[in-house]
Amino acid sequence: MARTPVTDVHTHIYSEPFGGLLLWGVDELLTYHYLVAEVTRATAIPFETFWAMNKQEQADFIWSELFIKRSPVSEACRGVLTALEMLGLDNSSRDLNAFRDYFNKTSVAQHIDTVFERANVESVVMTNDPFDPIEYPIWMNKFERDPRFHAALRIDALLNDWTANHTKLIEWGYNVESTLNVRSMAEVRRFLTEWLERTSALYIAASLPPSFAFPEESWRADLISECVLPVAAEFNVPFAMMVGVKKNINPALKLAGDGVGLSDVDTIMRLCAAYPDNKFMVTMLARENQHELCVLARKFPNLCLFGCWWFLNNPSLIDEMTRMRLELLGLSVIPQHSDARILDQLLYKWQHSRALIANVLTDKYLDLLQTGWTLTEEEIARDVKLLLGGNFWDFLKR
Ligand code: RAT
Ligand code: ZN
Repeated sequence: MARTPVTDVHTHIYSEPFGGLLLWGVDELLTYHYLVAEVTRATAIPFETFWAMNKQEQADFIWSELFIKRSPVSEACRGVLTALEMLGLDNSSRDLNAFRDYFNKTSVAQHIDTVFERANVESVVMTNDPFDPIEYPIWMNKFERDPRFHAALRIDALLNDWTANHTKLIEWGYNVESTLNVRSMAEVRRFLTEWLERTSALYIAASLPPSFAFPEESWRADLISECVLPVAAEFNVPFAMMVGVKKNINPALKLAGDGVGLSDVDTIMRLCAAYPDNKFMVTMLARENQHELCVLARKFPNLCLFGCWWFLNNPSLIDEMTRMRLELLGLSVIPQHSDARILDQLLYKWQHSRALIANVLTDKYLDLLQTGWTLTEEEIARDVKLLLGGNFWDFLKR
């Protein structure tokens, strides 16, 4: 498991030409939005007071409150320490400024190499959103691609708020109108086509609310059936749906303010059944959706489950989900993605997940050995390779 390189199918990290979009270093690790939520509830600091601090002050505050005044037992806190430890830093010093010195002495290019090597990550898939005002001009101006960073075309803005965002398409020269008429839909297809070509995206993705339904009378459903799925089929790329996020339930928390809700697995069933020529990658945010989703994946080879997403990316839940998936689906699943927002998180997210997946696999292999079945090291290496990347690449090739 440790020796096998990973393809990380969903992250929020970027290659060097994306400049400030690539976050790295200890202050970024400490101000990860998962930790922002934890520190505001631990201290009841007014949200405005927290946001009025600069990044380093926020990091100092989180370090002091969540690591020094209380033991850092949460998964997000522990992750910071695993990452620092994997970079050779001495956590027992508790010396935040010494950690800062380490990052100040390295360059971003060097640090990308160090992290990819120590995390044993071969490549990652970014989250590429044309509607992001920083990202848009980077793609329009062309840059040198780093083969370790693949693209994914993220279209939340299009699917979840057509009314607000169609004006961007107009600005970019697409002949759309506020209503989704025949001409608008043809232009959205042209937009998707051009961006798939521009980015060489491996899949089209969107995060969706618990209320996500299909079919339904909505612009989102029309956009999916008339634009996203035909273009995805033409390019033979999956449509990745990340379902179950309640956006902004506490807007004062900004990025940390999203919640989770139970979603409708039958929506995924209807899509898989109605569009056999499309491939779907799906992850759901609610623990309570996981069993039904696993059973659904048994029925539809065009459905590939991936990752333990966000609030599920915790040891007890990864263990539970990975066991259930292996028991119901065998090895035909992408058990994990990192969702790393900060480069250094590749270190801890994969270290923690690898150990958990290895435990589950070990138990499964022991069960097999009990029957008199034999296993070779080569067979185990083959299986691990499938889980850590092979299944993803095979699904793309289908
Ligand atoms: O896990 C996260 O960091 C979330 O904020 C989201 O980015 C989520 O993973 C997403 O891709 O929407
Ligand atoms: Zn994400």
